Amino acid sequence: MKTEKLLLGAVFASVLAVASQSVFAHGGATGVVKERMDGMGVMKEAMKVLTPMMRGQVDYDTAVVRDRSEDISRHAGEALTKLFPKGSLDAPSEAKPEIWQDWEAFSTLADQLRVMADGLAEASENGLMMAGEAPAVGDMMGGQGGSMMGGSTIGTGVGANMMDLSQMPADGVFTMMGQVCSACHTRFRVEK
Ligand code: HEC
Ligand SMILES: [Cu+2]
Repeated sequence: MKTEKLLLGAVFASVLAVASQSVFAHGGATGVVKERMDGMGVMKEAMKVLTPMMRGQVDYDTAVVRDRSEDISRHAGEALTKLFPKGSLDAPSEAKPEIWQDWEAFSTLADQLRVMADGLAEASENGLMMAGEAPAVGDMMGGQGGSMMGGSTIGTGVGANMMDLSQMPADGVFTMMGQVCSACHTRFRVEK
């Protein structure tokens, strides 16, 4: 049928359009620059899914929160820093040379992001702090109710006042995680 052919053509054209769009979005990045842009893109996608959930604009889903946090974790820490070999600033990279002048700070932020993402995966079952009702019954596996804030242990732990992220409301951990993204971009990415 003629209409089917037309339809197929339209689908094919839009597939091409999407493909060329994403090439264009990276301005022809190649190699390690493209690799890290892709990794950042995965994290951006995760944030796009998580943000409305953390604001209570869409239904909270523990499994989605856990999966997307794991996506971020997989692209953080050493997985992130290894995609920034010294001096890799080929166009159209927006990375700043300061990365290698202050590698310590850069890699600390990358590690912090991983800690936050892992923490969010663990905190996914806690739901939102401001939720009008408790997390869905199915999310409270084994009926482990009780306080979300882990009592008075915050800030009193041995060592460097480590917060127990797994005991915090998910949106609290999410906010802190987002701050790590911003902190690193402010310092180490060229502003457009
Ligand atoms: C340790 C530092 C660091 C952290 C943490 C970090 N980023 Fe980035 N990000 C960068 C740098 C540097 C660039 C620029 C890379 C380039 O253009 O070569 C970048 C670029 C990006 C881009 C643009 C990618 C493109 O296609 O040009 C997005 C989107 C992004 N980051 C999202 C995120 C999100 C979301 C998070 C947190 C979940 C995050 N980033 C955490 C350093 C970081
Ligand atoms: Cu890009």
